[in-house]
Amino acid sequence: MPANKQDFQIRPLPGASFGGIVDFPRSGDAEAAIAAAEAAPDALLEAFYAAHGFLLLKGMHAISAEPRLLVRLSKLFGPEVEDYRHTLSKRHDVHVEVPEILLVSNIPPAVARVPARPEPPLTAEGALPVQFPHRRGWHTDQSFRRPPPDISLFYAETPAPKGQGQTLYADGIGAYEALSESMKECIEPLIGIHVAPGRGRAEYAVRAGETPDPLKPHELPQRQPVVRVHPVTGQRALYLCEAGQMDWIDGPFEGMEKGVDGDGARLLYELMSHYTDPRFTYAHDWDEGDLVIYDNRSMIHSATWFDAETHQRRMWRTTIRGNPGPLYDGEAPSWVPA
Ligand SMILES: O=C(O)CCC(=O)C(=O)O
Ligand SMILES: [Fe+2]
Repeated sequence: MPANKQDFQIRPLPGASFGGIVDFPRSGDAEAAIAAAEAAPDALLEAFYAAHGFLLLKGMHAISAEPRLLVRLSKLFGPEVEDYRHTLSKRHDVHVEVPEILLVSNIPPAVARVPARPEPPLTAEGALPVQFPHRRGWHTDQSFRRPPPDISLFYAETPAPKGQGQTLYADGIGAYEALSESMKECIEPLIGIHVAPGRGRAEYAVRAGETPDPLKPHELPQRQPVVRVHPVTGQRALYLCEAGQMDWIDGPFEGMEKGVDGDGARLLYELMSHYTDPRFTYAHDWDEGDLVIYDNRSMIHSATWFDAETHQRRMWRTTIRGNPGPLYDGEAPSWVPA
């Protein structure tokens, strides 16, 4: 087969203003799909960026028996696929054979981290809530690191039953473009302060009056631009998290009133509610074998509730880094202990 022959087709993601579905000629054959992607990587990346950094591949079940296929595909999206053995992840959250795979699972020994059900569970129209603050948990992966990562691949090895454990995605490029000119000007120079969850600096911890953990140098909050310029496309996108991954003691924004009830909080929540407007969001209801590829530089996502008492759910994630943009040129990884 000649190199660069594009054997796959891309169609728009139904029910979303962004995103694409990749159809391969031999549907259900993950090995053939990955070989087709490897034969025309530029076309795949072009489609990915044209879709604002979101692709869905269905029928990739063979990855479950051959997890290295996921790493093979991940390598098309950037040079460095994170090895979770070296980044302080808990052992039971890492795939035993393939350390580039993080397990997001409630299957023992993993400990379930299931988000609360939104209250009320449905919108007035009977739909799954997506918009902040009705829906919580929106974040972009590892924004508490500098340089932050580029892209994640998320694979449904054992999804929750349909209608539960969906993953929500929001398009930061579309949301940025729809802002008023005055808001764009206001946030252009703004810096957000991000921190890993569970350090006593998240909104709920601060509200509960928890004493924040003393932080080691590799755990310190990190500054990130609110408006991120994409290193590949040059497009601007909102780069924000909400309650769990911003620093609610020194932030959420540099140079604005701090804390959970300050001007910074009000601006963040106004932006987050806009970012997650249904116009810019997509809810993915997983089938086994689905694979989603999403760009953390221009998109946020959120896990949703499922009945973890009754059902098992195990998802596999790889994370790619190495092209955060010139802002981060020459920086040593902030999260690696000295
Ligand atoms: O479980 C999910 O649906 C999303 C989990 C998540 O945010 C992640 O793995 O980055
Ligand atoms: Fe995530």
